[in-house]
Amino acid sequence: MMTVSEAAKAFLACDRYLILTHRNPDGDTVGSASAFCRGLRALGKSAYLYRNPQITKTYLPFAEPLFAPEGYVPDVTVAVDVADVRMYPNGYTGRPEYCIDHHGSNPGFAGETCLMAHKASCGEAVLEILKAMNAPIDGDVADALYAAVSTDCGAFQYRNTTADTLRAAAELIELGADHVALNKKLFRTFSRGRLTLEGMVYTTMRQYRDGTLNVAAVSLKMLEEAGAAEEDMDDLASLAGKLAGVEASVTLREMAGGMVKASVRTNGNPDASKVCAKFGGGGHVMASGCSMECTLEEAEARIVAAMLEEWQ
Ligand SMILES: [Mn+2]
Repeated sequence: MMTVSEAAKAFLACDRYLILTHRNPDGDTVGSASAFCRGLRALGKSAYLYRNPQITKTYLPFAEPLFAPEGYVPDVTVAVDVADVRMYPNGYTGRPEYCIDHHGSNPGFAGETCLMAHKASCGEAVLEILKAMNAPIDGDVADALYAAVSTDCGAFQYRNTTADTLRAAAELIELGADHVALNKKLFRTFSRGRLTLEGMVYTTMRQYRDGTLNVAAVSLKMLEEAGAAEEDMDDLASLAGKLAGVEASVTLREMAGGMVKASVRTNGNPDASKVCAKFGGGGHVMASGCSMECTLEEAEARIVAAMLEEWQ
C-alpha cells in the first residue's frame, strides 16, 4: 500500500501512462481517469485512457478525447476505481503497475495500490494525489473530478457522503468546476424512455407487510413499451424505496433468457445479503443482489417469502 505522498513521488518519476477504467464504467471511474490523465499531461507527461468500449453517452465526453491511439505503448498502467481483477475493462489482459482506489475490498491486484477506503469516491483520492504532485488543476480537471465525486455519493445524498466529500466538492467548485451545469446534466436530465419507465414502475409496484415492503417488477415488455435502453436503467433499484412507510424494497428485472435479477435494499432489517444468499447472491447488509431462473411472478413470490423469513 502506498500513501498519497509515496504515490505522488512514484507518479512524478514515470513518463508514459495508460489509465484503466472499470467494467460497467460509472461517473467515478471515468471522471477520475479523465482528471488524472489531464493532470499528468499538465505536468508534461504522456498519458491516455484505455479505450473502454462500455463507456455510455453521459460520460463519453470526459473520456473520448483522451483515448489512447492505436499502438500506444505505455511505461506504466494505472487502474482507477477498479476494485478487483474481475472489474478489468473488456479486452484488457495485462496487470496494472499501479491502482488508485477507494473500495475497502480491493485485494491489491496491482503492483502498488494507493487505497483510500474512507473516501466516498475515487475522485477525492485522485484530487489529493494531483495536489501532492503539484499538478495544475484547470476547469476540465475540476469538472471531471466533480462528476466523479458527485455521482459516487448520489449527488451528496448517499450514506457515504461525509464532510470531507462536501469539502472536496467545494474545493472543486473553487477550482472552476461548473457544478450547476454538471448537476443538471448528471442528476436532472432523463431520456423520455427512462421517464416513461419510471412512470410504469411507480404505478405497478406492490406493497406487502402492511406497506413496509415494496416490490417493483420490470418486465422486458415494459422496457419495450417505454422505449427504454440499457443506459436508462441506472439506479432503477432506488425507485421502490421512495414510497413513504417502506423499510425494505425489492426491484426485479426480467432479463433475456428466462432470468430475473433481484436488487434488495433495506434499512438493515432484514439483512439484504442474507436474503440474497438464499438465491446464490450476495452484497451488503443494506444493498444486495441475486439472480433466479424463473418467471417474474415466481421470483416475486420467492423473494417476498425470503424477506419475510429474514425480517426480525
Ligand atoms: Mn467509485
